[in-house]
Amino acid sequence: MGYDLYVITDTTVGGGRTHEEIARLAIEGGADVIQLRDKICSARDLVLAGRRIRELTRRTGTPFIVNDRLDVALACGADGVHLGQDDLPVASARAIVPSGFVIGVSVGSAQEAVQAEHDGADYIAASPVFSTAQKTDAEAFCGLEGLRRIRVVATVPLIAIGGIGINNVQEVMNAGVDGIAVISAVVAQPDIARAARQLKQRVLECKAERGR
Ligand code: TZP
Ligand code: MG
Repeated sequence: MGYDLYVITDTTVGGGRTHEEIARLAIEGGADVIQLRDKICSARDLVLAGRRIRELTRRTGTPFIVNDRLDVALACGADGVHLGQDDLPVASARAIVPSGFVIGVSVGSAQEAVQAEHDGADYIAASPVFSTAQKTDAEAFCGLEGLRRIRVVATVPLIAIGGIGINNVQEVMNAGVDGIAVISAVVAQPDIARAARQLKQRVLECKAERGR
């Protein structure tokens, strides 16, 4: 599973586009992973949106992750779930998911990264790297320094999330991450496919420059 460009379908900044539409355009632009994230809609609507994205991502072969809700992820046949520090504990999730099911975990420090891996995380997301309007419950951001500290201890794929876009992707990639996860830099843009394509290209260029 590649993590170069991980796009999160948040409809609050999507200019009226649905989760499915955002996912379709992001994949067209080269997104490697799609995450369904909706902090407002009901579990029922989340499952409906998830099933549509599942159909779409099955056709394109794109890994599909659901944010927060393991029940919804399982109900719509997603490939995995993404858990934060206040969500279901990773070890509890690992105990009840089928084999091969992907569990991603947000971490804000090296200590949380070590714990998440120990508990069974398949990938970790350093979160948030920069301050961002899309994550208002975060107490602090880890910055590039914190990201580098997490890089030192991480052995599973590490992605960076929070306030990342075309203007700062290089410094983030230079911290050694495997990829970036974004909302605004792709979803809030008028041309989602184009924004994803440009960002993905920069990620790949940065990887080539640093020698992967
Ligand atoms: N988790 C940590 S930061 C964040 C999430 C979901 C929001 C990322 O949004 P943006 O617009 O890419 O900063
Ligand atoms: Mg969460």
